[in-house]
Amino acid sequence: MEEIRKIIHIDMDAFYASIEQRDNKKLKGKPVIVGGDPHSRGVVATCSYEARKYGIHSAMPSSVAYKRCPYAYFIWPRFDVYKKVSRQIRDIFYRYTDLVEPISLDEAYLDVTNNKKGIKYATQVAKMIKDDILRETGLTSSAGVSYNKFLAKIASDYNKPNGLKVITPEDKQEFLDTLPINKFHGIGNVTERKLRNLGVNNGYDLRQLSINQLESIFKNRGYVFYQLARGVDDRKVEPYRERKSVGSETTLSSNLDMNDEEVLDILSEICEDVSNRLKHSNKVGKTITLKVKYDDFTKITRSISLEHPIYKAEDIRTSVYNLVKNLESNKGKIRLLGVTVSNLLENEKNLTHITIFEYLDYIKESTKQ
Ligand code: DCP
Ligand code: MG
Repeated sequence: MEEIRKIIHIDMDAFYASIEQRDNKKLKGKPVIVGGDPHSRGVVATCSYEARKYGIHSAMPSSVAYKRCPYAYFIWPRFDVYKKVSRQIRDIFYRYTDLVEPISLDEAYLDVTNNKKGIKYATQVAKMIKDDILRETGLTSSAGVSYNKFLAKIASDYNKPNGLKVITPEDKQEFLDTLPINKFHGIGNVTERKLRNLGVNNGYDLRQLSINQLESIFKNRGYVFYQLARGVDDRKVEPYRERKSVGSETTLSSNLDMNDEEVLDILSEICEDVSNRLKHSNKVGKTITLKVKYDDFTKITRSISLEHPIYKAEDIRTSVYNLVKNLESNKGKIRLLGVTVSNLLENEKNLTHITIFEYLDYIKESTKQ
């Protein structure tokens, strides 16, 4: 039999808002809303638990939040501080295990089955991590402990804030049977409505549907729901590995000479692609590498290192064209071209003067893996 895994899901409480309350005494115990301006088109990023009593929540227009609680403190986000805290909590996780899968700045899965401290009980590990976080950052978090990701995540949400909930294989079924249908992983508004129309309101109801019924309604997802209702989720904790380079390459449809004009056009497109990938992962890089494969299968690479990091297509192209100029042109026909940008750094934008739209883009980028 396969070993039962020990998975922890950690999620910080009212993350941005708690940091603002921590750093400004006047905000303690008060409704605090972090996000855009209530008098323009701002959006709530998050709010303190005091503000949640007024029905305020993430992604709500700040103007609506203002109507619900005009006395709330509206605070513009300080991403640099949130990122710093995020790194601090990640470093705490790594003391216990390298199997850490960050989901966003304030949330991660940990596989502590074979943890670095040799602690037998995952609940004890979760307690220690919560204590470390509180001691070192002054912030509370909630932890869910179980034998898979789905149940660990549900558990961390169970008694927020400052919660710790364990779901064992013995008590999973009772827990799942009473769980409202919208709390199941992957069940959004549309699916919830469909299920409720079928009279399926909780995990028990879901478990009464056969695999055939589920698959005829939800296709492939039907099988997933069937499994989740029974507490089965085999997804692994996938540790995040820092990207070392971003690149793109193209095998040519017909072999070309280095002097052919088409070569520059193809390289230009590749640079565009690399630039988009860099933007996507919010990175900039200092080293640009050109790769050329010839029809005799020999390969050469040429690199250039810049003083300042770049990410724009036109800047990458300038470097690549310079590398092309210095290539010996008589090496034969080309069959593949590639461009890589390495020596990567975070693209630290100036976040103090951004619009709410840029801010929302930034959030999307910075929480993406
Ligand atoms: N966030 C955001 N926009 C959203 C959702 C979240 O900017 N639509 C940001 C602000 C949150 C952070 O991400 O502080 C973490 O998101 P969570 O969903 O974990 O929310 P909180 O940590 O704020 O509250 P909770 O205690 O419910 O986890
Ligand atoms: Mg959170």
